[in-house]
Amino acid sequence: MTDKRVLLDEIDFYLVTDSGLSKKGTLSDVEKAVAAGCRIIQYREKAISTKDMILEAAQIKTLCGSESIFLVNDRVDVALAVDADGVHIGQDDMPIDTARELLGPNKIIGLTVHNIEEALEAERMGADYVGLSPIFNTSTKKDAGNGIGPESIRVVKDAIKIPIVAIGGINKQNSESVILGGADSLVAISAVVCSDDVERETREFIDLIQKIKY
Ligand code: 3NM
Repeated sequence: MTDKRVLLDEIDFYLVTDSGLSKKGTLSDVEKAVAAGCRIIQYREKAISTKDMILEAAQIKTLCGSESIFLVNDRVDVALAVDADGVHIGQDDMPIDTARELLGPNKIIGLTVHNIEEALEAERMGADYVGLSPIFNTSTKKDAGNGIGPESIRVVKDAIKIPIVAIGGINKQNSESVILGGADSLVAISAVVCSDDVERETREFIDLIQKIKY
């Protein structure tokens, strides 16, 4: 597989799947988002067996093709099983150095961080990007805690070189504050997968982010 880490510098809108919130299902959401130009997909699935997860992950990998980065949330074993492009892990998941040992040097590892200390440590440990969270309050992740606000992004941006993906409570109305705040990319789960038209929503997010950035 090609090393897709080079694509990380170009990402705008980042889709994280959520089968519990999705109107049309994870595979449909991924297909529509990729068709709309989304270049990074994270498969986040907590509710099914490992066997079914591997089957679904293999299908998502095919949908992502060579154009879009395909990451698996938490599950390094599932990422390895389907030869995904990498993983996204949280502070309480497998340590980065262990994940790196298992995945090898060419895979992408993203880490969720909540503050500058965690971001610096993530970079030091070899993360390829950080997911800074939660920017706003969100009901999608019950234990996410209170939003840190888009004004908190800049201090992290100025401290690290790896890209920052912002997550938590983001929608089209508040995206500008997130990108101008210093995020390289953003995730919006409910604002996209709860929609009847994931392709249109994704395209609108991408257009909006590009307009703000460039
Ligand atoms: N992680 P929405 S918040 C998956 O704070 C996830 O780590 C978070 O969904 C964290 O865009 C979150 O619907 C959910 O708010 C984000």
